[in-house]
Amino acid sequence: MSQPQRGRFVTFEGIEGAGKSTQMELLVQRLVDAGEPVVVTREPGGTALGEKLRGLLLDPDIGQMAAETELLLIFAARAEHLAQVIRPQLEQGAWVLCDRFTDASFAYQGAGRGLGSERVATLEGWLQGELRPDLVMILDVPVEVGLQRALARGKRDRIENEDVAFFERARSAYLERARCFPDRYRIIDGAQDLESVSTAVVRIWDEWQQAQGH
Ligand code: T5A
Repeated sequence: MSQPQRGRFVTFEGIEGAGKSTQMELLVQRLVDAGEPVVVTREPGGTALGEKLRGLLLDPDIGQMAAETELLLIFAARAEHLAQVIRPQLEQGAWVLCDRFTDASFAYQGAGRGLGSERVATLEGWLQGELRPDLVMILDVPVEVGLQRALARGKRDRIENEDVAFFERARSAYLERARCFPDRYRIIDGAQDLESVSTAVVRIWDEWQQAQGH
């Protein structure tokens, strides 16, 4: 019996309130409508253990945590996610759509916390080997726009308590990564109204799929 073709791994990135979850749902619907096998997941999280670690990472009552602890907890959740969900589903031929992945560690821990990209890259290489997202959609918004949207929901989580400069560093790191890997990354202006952002996402998606021969 022949092995199924490896599935595709697509991630959505951006700072808080950029509109990732909203736009991901839209693409999930397109894939479901087309009858494609699709797995929707998120980081930190995506497994029972990962969701517990997410709870700790975002709990405002925990307050300060060493940046190294934060990075290692995120990669612990990611190791579980890779083992239980991402790799097996890709091997089965599914589309795996993930709300944040390792680019968020480069942006938030590498740049935001100042740990530097080398440490993140070391963990990435150890845990992921060659595995990288096939497509990274970066929803880019000015920090004040993203925070305003995110904070309109009420209570802040532990990371949303960071200052504007932290999110500026994270945003710059995302944009820099997109510049370094233009074949796999796409930047979308997330500050537009919802419909315009959706139109841009769908256009990028259709072009990317065509280029992939779908
Ligand atoms: N983290 C994660 C790390 O530090 N390192 C890592 O390696 C990883 C993986 C996750 C936290 O963990 C950190 C980063 C995060 O701080 P989270 O709750 O998942 O926590 O945080 P976010 O992913 O940022 O979730 P948000 O919900 O804040 O952002 P989204 O998903 O980008 O935004 P979305 O779609 O939920 O929209 C937010 C609000 O804005 C509105 C929506 O209706 C919603 O109310 N909205 C718009 N309004 C106007 N115009 C538009 N175009 C809009 N698009 C959305």
